[in-house]
Amino acid sequence: MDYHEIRYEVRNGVGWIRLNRPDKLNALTTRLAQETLDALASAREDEGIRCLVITGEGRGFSAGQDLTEFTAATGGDGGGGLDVAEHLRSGYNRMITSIVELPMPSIAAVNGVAAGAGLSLALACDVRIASDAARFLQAFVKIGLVPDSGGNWLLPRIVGFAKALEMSITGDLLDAQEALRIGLVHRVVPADEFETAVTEFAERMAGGPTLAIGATKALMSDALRLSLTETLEREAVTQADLAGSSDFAEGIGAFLDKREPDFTGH
Ligand code: T3D
Repeated sequence: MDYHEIRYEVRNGVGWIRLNRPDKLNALTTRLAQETLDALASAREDEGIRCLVITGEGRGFSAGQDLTEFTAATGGDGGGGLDVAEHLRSGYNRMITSIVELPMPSIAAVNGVAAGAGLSLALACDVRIASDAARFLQAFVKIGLVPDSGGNWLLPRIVGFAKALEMSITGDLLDAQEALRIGLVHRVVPADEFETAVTEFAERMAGGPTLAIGATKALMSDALRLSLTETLEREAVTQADLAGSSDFAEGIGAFLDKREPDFTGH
């Protein structure tokens, strides 16, 4: 697929998806969603990619659904030709599950404002690194909608129920420091150091034991709905698998040799 509304590149084991409608703060169109899905599928299939970064071009991360496209499609009152539920299922819902189910670590590099479904894309990633220019809002309520794209599931798990509900029913804008304080992002970096800081962290993740990292993601998210007994058993089975991996042999060897490990993700 030719990409027009995203840029996708692979560098040093890291796949970079750059949302690329800077004049519209990377508001999400149907085309942008399909291109992002295509890039996510490529990343998933590519053994050379051991970390994925999603970021935005220009001064925005993403302002959520493109409201011009949405208004044209619905006639502005939901009565137009667009099947809104199907639009969510075929685009947003697939993007969110594709990100969450990635076998490698995912990083949202939030360079600027993240609103509505744009914020949901960031929430679906494992790690959120924000520029000090980033801002965050659950914009849906401002246009009379409920959070979608997993906003009702992801946000309370990240910042807790009370803060998630407050953000969702007020639509208030949070700056990067407030986002850090409530645990919405993991780290805030000055804008002029942002690209370097994200690259360093992403490449560090790409050099990690990818099998163990992917298995940790699956174990920990499943553990939120399983019992301790069930989780203990899953840990035992997973650990037995990983104990046969090359990365385990390399990790042990490096420890005994007093050197840095050279993990390959196998
Ligand atoms: O089925 C479905 O698709 C339903 C799914 C819904 C999912 C959703 O995401 S709903 C939420 C949609 N998003 C919003 O409601 C946010 C709307 N945008 C804003 O509130 C503000 O733009 C921001 C707070 C994000 C940023 O404000 P500011 O002052 O920094 O920038 P700006 O001047 O408002 O925006 C700059 C340009 O981007 C401007 O275009 P122009 O006038 O220079 O040509 C603005 O119109 C455009 N833009 C910003 N957000 C959107 C947008 N264009 C289309 N859609 C947008 N969401």
